[in-house]
Amino acid sequence: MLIIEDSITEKREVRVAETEQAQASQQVQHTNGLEVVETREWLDSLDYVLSKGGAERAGRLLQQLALHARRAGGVNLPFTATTPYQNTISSSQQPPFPGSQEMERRIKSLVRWNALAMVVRANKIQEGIGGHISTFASAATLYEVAFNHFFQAATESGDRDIVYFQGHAAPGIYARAYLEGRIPKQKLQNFRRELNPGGGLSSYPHPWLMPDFWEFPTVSMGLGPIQAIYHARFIRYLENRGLKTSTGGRVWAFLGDGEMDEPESLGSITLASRERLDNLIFVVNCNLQRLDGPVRGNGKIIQELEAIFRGAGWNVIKCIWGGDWDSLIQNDRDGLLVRRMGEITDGQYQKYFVESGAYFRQNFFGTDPRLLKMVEHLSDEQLARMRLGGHDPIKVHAAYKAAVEHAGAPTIILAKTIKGYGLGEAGEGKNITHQQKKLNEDELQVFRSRFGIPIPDDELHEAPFYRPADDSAEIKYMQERRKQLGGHMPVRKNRATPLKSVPESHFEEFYKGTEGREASTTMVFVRMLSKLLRDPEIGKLIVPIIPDEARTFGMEALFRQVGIYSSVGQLYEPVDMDTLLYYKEAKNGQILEEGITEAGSMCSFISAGTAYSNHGINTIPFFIYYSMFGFQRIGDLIWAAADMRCRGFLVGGTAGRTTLAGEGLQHQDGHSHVLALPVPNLMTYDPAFAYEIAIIIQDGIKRMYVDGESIFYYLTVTNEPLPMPEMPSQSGIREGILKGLYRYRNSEKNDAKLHAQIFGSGTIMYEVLKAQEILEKNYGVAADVWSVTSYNELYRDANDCVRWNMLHPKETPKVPYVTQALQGAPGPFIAASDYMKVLPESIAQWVPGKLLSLGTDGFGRSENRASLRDFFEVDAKHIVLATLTALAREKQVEPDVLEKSIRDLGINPEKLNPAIS
Ligand SMILES: Cc1ncc(C[n+]2csc(CCOP(=O)(O)OP(=O)(O)O)c2C)c(N)n1
Ligand SMILES: [Mg+2]
Repeated sequence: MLIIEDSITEKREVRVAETEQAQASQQVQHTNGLEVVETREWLDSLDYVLSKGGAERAGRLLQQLALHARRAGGVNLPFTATTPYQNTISSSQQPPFPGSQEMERRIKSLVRWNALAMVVRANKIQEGIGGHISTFASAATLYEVAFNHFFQAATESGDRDIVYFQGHAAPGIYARAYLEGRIPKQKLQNFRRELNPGGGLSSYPHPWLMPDFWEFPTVSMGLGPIQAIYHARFIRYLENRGLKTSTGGRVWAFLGDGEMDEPESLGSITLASRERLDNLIFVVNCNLQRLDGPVRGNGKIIQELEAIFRGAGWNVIKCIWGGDWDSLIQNDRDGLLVRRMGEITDGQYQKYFVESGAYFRQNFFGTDPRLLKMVEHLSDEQLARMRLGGHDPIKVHAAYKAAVEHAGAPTIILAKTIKGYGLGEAGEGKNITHQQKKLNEDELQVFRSRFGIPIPDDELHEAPFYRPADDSAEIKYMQERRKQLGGHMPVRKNRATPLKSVPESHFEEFYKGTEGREASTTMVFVRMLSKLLRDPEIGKLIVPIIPDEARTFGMEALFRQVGIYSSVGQLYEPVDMDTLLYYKEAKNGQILEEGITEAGSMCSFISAGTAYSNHGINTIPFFIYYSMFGFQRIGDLIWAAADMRCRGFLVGGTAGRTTLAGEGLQHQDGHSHVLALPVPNLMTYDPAFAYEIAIIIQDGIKRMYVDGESIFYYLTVTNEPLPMPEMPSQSGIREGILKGLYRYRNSEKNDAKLHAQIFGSGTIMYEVLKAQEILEKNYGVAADVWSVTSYNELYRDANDCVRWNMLHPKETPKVPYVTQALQGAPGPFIAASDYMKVLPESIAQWVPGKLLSLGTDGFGRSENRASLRDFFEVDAKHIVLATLTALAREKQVEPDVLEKSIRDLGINPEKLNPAIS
């Protein structure tokens, strides 16, 4: 075996199959003649050490041998990232199975049947409604062993396991819940028909739609694995900070092998090993197929993933061969079989899944008479039924047990299975299996008989659900197992008690403004955050999250104030130790300084923002990042956060296309508010002043953590230092800020004939105020200025009214807030923002007059703010021109005046159009 291992692991690349083939032929040459005898002697000696001293002793000896060989003879064993194509846990190491295999097989068959029936029925009733059969069919054993023996819904310490179910396996999870009596048959019948009377079941895990059941939306592939990693780390963060006292729960993520190609799946795996997250277990269902065909037809996905994860420091457990292979492997003294296993590509393995035993014998074993001899006692039928590791409960149990017992590193289990297992001709192992949703009667019959479901032939055409009575042995067994493990899963609920109130006093300072001193809204935000962090009640619940931009946002004071979280504390003397604001890492540090990963930071945000549900802890995340790298980069994670009813504040820093000077096209964000609009439960704000931010954050904490609303926030803050004004004293201002618009400053020109209303947001508000002055002084226009804190909120409210009015034609129509607020305001309306024109335009139809919008459509430029605002036509002079233009459209201003104003304002009418240049 030793020689075989050395030979097989001599790989310099991850192109596993090719390399193994080459090495295998080398091996054959070397094992000729004298070498055979010599090798045999060494192997016998090693066997002796193994039997006397055990695996650990043998391992040490091999290491010593390797060291000796290098020193004495310059033998350099090449780096090896993979082990042979074998189970990591040998049959002699595997523990006894703790349950009734026969009973569990029967239960699993029932789950299989109902999962299949759910999809087949749904498509019979509604052609084309879709659903997946083959994913769960291949993963059934992986789930059932976990449900019966591992998934802890509650541990003795009060903790629980967190499980990320593979999205496409949802029918299997529903089927089990049906057998457990948790989902009525009617809902099963309405799988993928959520709007049918009585309600149905979501296609995939969606907490928004099934808030008592699903916890994690995993169906956008790649989001499950990265979230699982950060969740496992967040649990450690909670423990190390003393917020979570119960321990011992694990995070399980069930993943597809095709899914592992998503960059998010692999991108953060070193965090898990670096943080020694032995509370994390990945289970990859290696059915060798994805949607269109094989994952690695010409390679071996298991070997490739092994190399990647071993290289990253994970504990890798391969579960490839089922018990049927045990005796063959044990008798494979010369390693011929394992070598052959290593030679075959996944595409070819897939071929064996669909071919006869005779083909398997001839093609796989037939290359060597010695191999053929190994299986001569097996019939073709038996050969065809040789089970794979992922379908063998004993092997799967052994892998899970080893995973939960492993200390010091996360574990990945690579379980080999067949896609569409049990479907036979209907799709088992075939390339089309992922799309298979319909089975004809014959195919249903085969499946029914294979899994022994007591449904008579004449009822099969309906694909009826089947649930034995509550007191049947099967149902009693499965319920008892779940009872032992603390209850059913998945169950989603709110596990936290709401906060009592939001501390008002921290916000008051911001109502007063800065008395002429300049401050950016980012500085205001950071000051507010630092005050909240000091609060005796909620301070400890705040989770500041930053992807390596703390200095950009002027947050370094927080390093010292609350520390940067590190699971090991600070093992070095920081280079800036002698300064006040040194880089302080601490085990109980509060800041999650994530490094340059917006995706990872977002996962921390989600973990913290859903801890009220997952862990009963009201952590309040504030994730501040370059606004440009938010929605357009990690929009799908934000969508998932929304689905999960995540709470907290996303803060887009350095926001605005013309406010971030110098940085240019890739950094200047003039559209994140547009990209935020689709997220239904996201409150978005583009505040201009300190007091606006104070009111928004205060109200946000109240709505999310006191009132328990399933909303979260996006607010943009900017880095332009400006004097922050005092909050005007008129009534209704708080409501206006939160609803999205309020009158900020009336024109003082009482005798004016010309009137206009100008909307400003963010830092462009200051350009609007300058324009107000110019209009008054130079053009005799009295313009009132409105602060629009949220076009999105105004848009939503107005749409809601329109819809209601349409459905209630006889009742007094509702008037949108924006229309009410602006009613009677004289003159045309002009909007200027640092975002695309479409944002103000979205409310145009509800503005009681004509609206002319200025915005920043187009690619940014490296420039200073003044030039950028000139270029994008959102500075004071363009606002003046727009106002005059709007008045001219209403025939209140002569065209000549317009032309003159263009000259006087110094605007070049032939300048490039920023939207397309
Ligand atoms: C981000 C994303 N891209 C594409 C899809 C569509 N899709 C659904 S399942 C699937 C194949 C999944 O293959 P694999 O991960 O191997 O899972 P299996 O069903 O084989 O267990 C694809 C491409 C998706 N759900 N998410
Ligand atoms: Mg797959």
